[in-house]
Amino acid sequence: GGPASIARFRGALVGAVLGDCVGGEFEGAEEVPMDRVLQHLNGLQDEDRGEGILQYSDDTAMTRCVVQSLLTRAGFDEQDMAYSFAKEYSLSPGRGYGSGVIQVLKKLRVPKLNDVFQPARAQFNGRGSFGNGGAMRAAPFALAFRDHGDVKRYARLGAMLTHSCSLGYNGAVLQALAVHLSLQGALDRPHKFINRLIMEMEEVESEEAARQDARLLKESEFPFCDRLHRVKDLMERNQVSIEEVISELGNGIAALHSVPTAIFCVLHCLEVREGLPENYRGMERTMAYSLVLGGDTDTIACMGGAIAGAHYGVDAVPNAWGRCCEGADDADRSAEHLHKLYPRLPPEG
Ligand code: F2R
Ligand code: MG
Ligand code: MG
Repeated sequence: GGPASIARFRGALVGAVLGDCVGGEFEGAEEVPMDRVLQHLNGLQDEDRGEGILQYSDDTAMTRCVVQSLLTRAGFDEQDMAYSFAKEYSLSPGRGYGSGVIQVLKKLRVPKLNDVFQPARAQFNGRGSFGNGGAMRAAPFALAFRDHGDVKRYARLGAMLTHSCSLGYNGAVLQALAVHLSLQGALDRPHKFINRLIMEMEEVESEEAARQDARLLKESEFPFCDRLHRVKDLMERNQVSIEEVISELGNGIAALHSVPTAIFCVLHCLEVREGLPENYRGMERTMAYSLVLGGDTDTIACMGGAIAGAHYGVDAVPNAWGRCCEGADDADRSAEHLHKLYPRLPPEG
């Protein structure tokens, strides 16, 4: 489909659920051999799989809250979104949430809390979380706002409900921007795509809070820009090993060690790659490659799945894979609702 087509919207949300569900199998694994990944993915084609459907985790649970809040409030409403996260957690606490964020979700359960950003600010002795929990649920912001300034603004605020460290919420900004650009067809020119992300993040990371957090955590001055430059260097190489990707970009639970990695997965898998099945198309390659990196596989595949889905569109998701994933149908319907809302918002200016 063309820029911001319904197929791209559906691809973004279904791709995110798919990544979360298929990636859950390997979350936390240090080494994931490709044959195990392929066995897992090929098993999804099996008509009479004994294992039933793959359950979604916190990544999708929180993304669903973001979508529902944006739709019912017709925009960003921090009180509503915060309460929705808290309610979802209290109804279904066993979805594999991060151990820190649970404290925030319990505090947010109080209806009409005066300052819904306060519990997040109290995390980790006032330093705030730098986990990827804000980024993993950021895709819907790109589907709800057309203007890239709004995408950045609301992805940041949505993440700050649980992640007050700039290395957490700026990961959400980067992820939402990547989905936004992909929706517009920007992945047709991969180098332009990565340069645009670097340019945007230079502005984002110039803020004083970001500079201060980077200093405090002994990161480079512009941590996300630095990682995106590494993505660019890796893109220019003919051969890149899994070990090099992990050592350059990371595969961990911190937003800094997973959002640029997810972006690299998508970029790397735009082309046929040695070691990935020849019959796999871009979407399937992105999924397989995200899993073989190990570490935070559900979240890296979820974020990569959203960016890739916005590029390839929903038709690139194998039907059998979608059928195996809890919440894929709901994501598809939600994407249609968000798409209906999208043209009514002011155009990019
Ligand atoms: N939590 C997991 N996976 C492991 C546990 C699953 C469990 N085995 C199960 O089966 O139930 N996955 C999910 O968590 C990630 C998103 O986490 P989020 O929302 O960012 O949580 P949190 O707690 O804020 O941060 C995660 C951890 O990062 C470290 N951390 C963050 N900020 C820190 C700081 N300022 N100082 C020190 N450490 C900090 C802590 O270890 C946090 O617990 C996704 O992967 C999702 O899938
Ligand atoms: Mg998870
Ligand atoms: Mg995870």
